[in-house]
Amino acid sequence: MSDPWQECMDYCVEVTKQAGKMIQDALRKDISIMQKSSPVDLVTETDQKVEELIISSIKKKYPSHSFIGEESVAAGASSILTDNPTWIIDPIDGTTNFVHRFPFVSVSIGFALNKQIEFGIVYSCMEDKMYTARKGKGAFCNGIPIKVSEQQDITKTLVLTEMGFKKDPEHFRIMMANMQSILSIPVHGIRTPGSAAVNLCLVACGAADAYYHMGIHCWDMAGGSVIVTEAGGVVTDITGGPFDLMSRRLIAASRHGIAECIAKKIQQFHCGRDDTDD
Ligand code: LIP
Repeated sequence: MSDPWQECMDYCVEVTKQAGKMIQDALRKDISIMQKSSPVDLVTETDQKVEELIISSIKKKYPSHSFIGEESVAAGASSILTDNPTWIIDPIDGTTNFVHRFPFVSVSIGFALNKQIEFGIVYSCMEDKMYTARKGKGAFCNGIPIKVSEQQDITKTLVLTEMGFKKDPEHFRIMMANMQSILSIPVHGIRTPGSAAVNLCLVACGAADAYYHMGIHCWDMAGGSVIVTEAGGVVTDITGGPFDLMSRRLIAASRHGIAECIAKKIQQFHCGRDDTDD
């Protein structure tokens, strides 16, 4: 019997390869940079062209499906997640990295059915790594199965986070205090690679043990979250409670114990939701 969602996933991999090729070509040319919400919230013509390519290719084949894309939302489209099959797209996750040619730049696509992610694809373009996962079917990098790390001792972990562009003094103070509090556990180190989707894949393949972030968006998390869980890891809210894709915050970890330790060390700040104006 044919499996319609597997067909969607296979098609998504093909479209993601085309998107990745567009980004790789753009990296060899001059990049013209524009600002979004602030001087450190960047967008390029390539972000917009890649999103157009992805959405138009998928719409042609699946006209009744819904889309939430970073650049479409920036241009005023809705980011309400419904029960309809929905493609959640970040055309370039790590735009600042792209602008600087810092090597973690990805295309991230998550496909949701009844508001649950069914599959995720993250293509790390400069590393040429295609991460894929479908619910219940495992996680892969370039077709090879991946697994989270087996580390159980928080003091031997490598933790990822990002500093984002919320630079108001209170958020900045909490972000720095959180890093200090995690480093003082102690852990082996903290890294901020600059692409949320790549960070999730680094946890999924065991190169890092955990990742926490407040202030990202559903398109940064959708593709990578299922890659982590299918690789044997956990994705939770920043409090350690259930993960909510629209909540703009998460902890991803190789195991519950590690996620719980991090949740206990983190102070929260208000980052709103993707599905309200709050
Ligand atoms: C980026 C994230 C990154 C975070 C940036 C931004 P974009 O997404 O992946 O981890 O630090 O603030 O949200 O905007 O490049 O798609």
